[in-house]
Amino acid sequence: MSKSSQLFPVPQSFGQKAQINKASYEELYRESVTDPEGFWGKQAEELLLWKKPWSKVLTWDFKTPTIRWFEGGKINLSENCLDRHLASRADKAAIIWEGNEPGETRTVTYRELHAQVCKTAALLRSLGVKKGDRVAIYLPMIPEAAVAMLACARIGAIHTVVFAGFSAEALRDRINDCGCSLLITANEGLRGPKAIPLKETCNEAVAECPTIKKVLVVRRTDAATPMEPTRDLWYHEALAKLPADADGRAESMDSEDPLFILYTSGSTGKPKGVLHTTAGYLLHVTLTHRAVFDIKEDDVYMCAADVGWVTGHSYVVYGPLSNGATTVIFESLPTYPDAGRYWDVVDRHSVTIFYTAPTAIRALVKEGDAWVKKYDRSSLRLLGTVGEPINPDAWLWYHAVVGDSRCPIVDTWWQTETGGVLISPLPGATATKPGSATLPLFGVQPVLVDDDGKEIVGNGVSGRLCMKFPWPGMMRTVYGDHERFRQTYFSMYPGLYFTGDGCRRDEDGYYWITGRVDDVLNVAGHRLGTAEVESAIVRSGLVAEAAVVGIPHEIKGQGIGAFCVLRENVAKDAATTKGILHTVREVISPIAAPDAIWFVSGLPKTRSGKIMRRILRKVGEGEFESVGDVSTLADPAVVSEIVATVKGAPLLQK
Ligand code: 7RM
Repeated sequence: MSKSSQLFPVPQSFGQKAQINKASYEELYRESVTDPEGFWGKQAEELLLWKKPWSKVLTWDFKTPTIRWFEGGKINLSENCLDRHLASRADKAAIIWEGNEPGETRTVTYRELHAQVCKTAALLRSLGVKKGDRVAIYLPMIPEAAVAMLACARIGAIHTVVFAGFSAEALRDRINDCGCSLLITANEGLRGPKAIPLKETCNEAVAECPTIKKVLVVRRTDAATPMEPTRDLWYHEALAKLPADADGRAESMDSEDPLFILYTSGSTGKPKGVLHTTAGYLLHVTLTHRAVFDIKEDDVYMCAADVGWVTGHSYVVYGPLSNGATTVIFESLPTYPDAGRYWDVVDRHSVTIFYTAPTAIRALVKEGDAWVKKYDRSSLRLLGTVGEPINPDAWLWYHAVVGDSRCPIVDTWWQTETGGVLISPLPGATATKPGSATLPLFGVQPVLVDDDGKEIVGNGVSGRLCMKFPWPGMMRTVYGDHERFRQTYFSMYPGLYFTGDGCRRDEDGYYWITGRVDDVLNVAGHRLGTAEVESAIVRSGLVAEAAVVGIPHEIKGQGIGAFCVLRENVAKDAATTKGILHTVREVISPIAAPDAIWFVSGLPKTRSGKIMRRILRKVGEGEFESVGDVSTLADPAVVSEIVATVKGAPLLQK
C-alpha cells in the first residue's frame, strides 16, 4: 500500500467524546444540501446572538454575482464574541498571549477583553471613526490586535489588517485602495532576534495616504519612536484620557454590513480587497471552528497563524472567541529561540488543540525529533494544518512525533475568499488519509470541472475545483470593483465559483488539493501573484522584463524562480541579483524575494507575444527534457539558453 492511501480511522477514545460522529456528520451534511435554508437558519438561531431575526436566509445568483445571507437580521459581532460570554465565562481566559521571549505571557479574561474592547470602541468613536469607515491595522501578534479588530466590529468600522511584515509601499497601497481614515500600529514589533520598526514604516506609508487622519500607536517596546504630534496618539495615553462615560456601545449592524477587507494576491494585477460581511461570516467561522476542532469548554486552542492572514482572522480571533474558547496568541517564531518553541508553548500552557501550516511542520522535521520529545505534549488531543497541500511524509511525522500517534489531524482546505474552512475531516467522524483534506463540510457543494467547464462526475477523477452553491462565509465582492469579483471567480465556469485550485477526488470521494492552476504562487503558505512579483522586479530599474514561476522548495513547498531579461548595460552579476532582491523586499515584502534569479536574453513567447509559462515552469522544476511543444514559439532557440542557465545556477539560499 502506498503511504498516501493509508487510512487513519478515528481513534476510538476521540470518537466517543466528539460532538459529531460519522452518522451525525452524514445526516447533517445531507440536510445541509437538501434544505440549505432550513439548515443554516437553524444553525444561525442556535449558534449566534441576534438583535433582530432575519427575514430571508439566502438570496443568491452566481451570474451577477449576488450573495446575501440573513437579510433583515441585526447583529453585532463583538457582542457575539464578548458580551454573551460574560454570564458564564467572565473569568475564563479569552486570550493567552505568548510573547516573543519564552515565558513572556499575559492572560486576558473575557471580562477584561470585553472592557478593553468597549474602551477602544469608545476611543475610535471619539476619534471620529463611524460605521462604515475603514480602519487599517498594522500590528504584531499582541492582544491589542484582537482588541482593535473587535473594537472596529463593535462600532461597525471596516477593518483591513495588513500583515506587519509587509513593506511601506504595500501598506500604503492597501490604505489608499480602501481609503482608511485611521491607522492602528505599534511602535515596534519583535520577531525572534529582530526588532521591526513598524512606526517608521507607517510614517513612510502614511506620507502618501491622504485619507489618514490619525495614527494610533500601541507601545510594544521602549524604543524611541518618531511621533508626529498633530497626527499620532499613543494608545495608552488616549485611553487614559477617555471620559468614564465614553460610548463603547455595540452598533446594531445589518447582516450584510461589511465586516472586513483583507487583501490577497490574484493571478493578475494588484492584490484584491476581499470583502467579508457580518452575519454569514460569523456563522461560518463559529460553526466550522466548533465542528472542525471539536471545541470543548476547557480546551486551550492555539492557531499559530498571524492575524495578518485570513487564518488569523477566522481561527485566532473570531471563531474561537465566538465559541467562548481560550485562544493562544503567539508572537514569536517556531524556531526562536530554538526549534522546540511550539512544544515549549504547548507544554507551559497545556495546549489541547494545535493548528499550523505545513511549511512550519517541514521546517521542524528537519531539526529532528529531539526538540519535540523534550517537552510534555500530553495535553494535545487534536492537530490541524492549513495553507497548502501537506506532503504525506510531513503529515506522518506530525502524527507520529508531535501527536504521539494519538491525535487526529484535520487538514483544512479553504481560502481568503471562502472566509472559513470548506473541506476538512471532522475529527470524530472522518477517517483521514495523509495529504487529503477529505470531505466537504456542511452546506459545501464542491464540483470538479474539466478545462471546458464540464462537470466531472463520479470518483477517481481529477479536475478544477469549483463550488456550485454559496456558503455563509463566502466573500461578497472585491472592494470597489464588483466586476473584478465576477471576472475572477464566476466568469471561467458560468454558474460556478472557481477556486483556482486543481483537485482529485479519489475512489472514496475524498478530495486531494493539488495546488493552484492559475498564476498564483503559494510560498510557505503565503499567497503571491506572479504578476505582482514580476512588476516588483522590473521596478528595480535593472530588468527589462521578468517572468516568475513556482519552483520546488524543500521547506517552503514552493519557492520563486525569476527569469530576468536585463536592461542594456546591466551586468549579469551578484550586484544585480542583490539589487533585484532588495527592490522586491521593499516593494512587497521579504516573503516575495526570489529563491533563484536567472539572467536570460529572452523569454519564450508565442508569436502573439504571450509568455509560455508552461515551459518556464518545467525548466524551473528541473524537467529539462520534457518542456513539451515549443513549435509555436516565436524563437524556439531561447529555450536551450534558458535550460543551460538554470542548469548552471543553484538557488540563492536553501
Ligand atoms: C487559508 C488560506 C488559499 C490557497 C488555496 C490553496 C491553498 C489552503 C490548503 C491548501 C491544500 C490545504 N488562505 N490551500 N489550504 N491547499 N490543502 N489544506 O490559506 O487565501 O491564503 O490561500 O491555499 O491553493 O487556494 S489563502
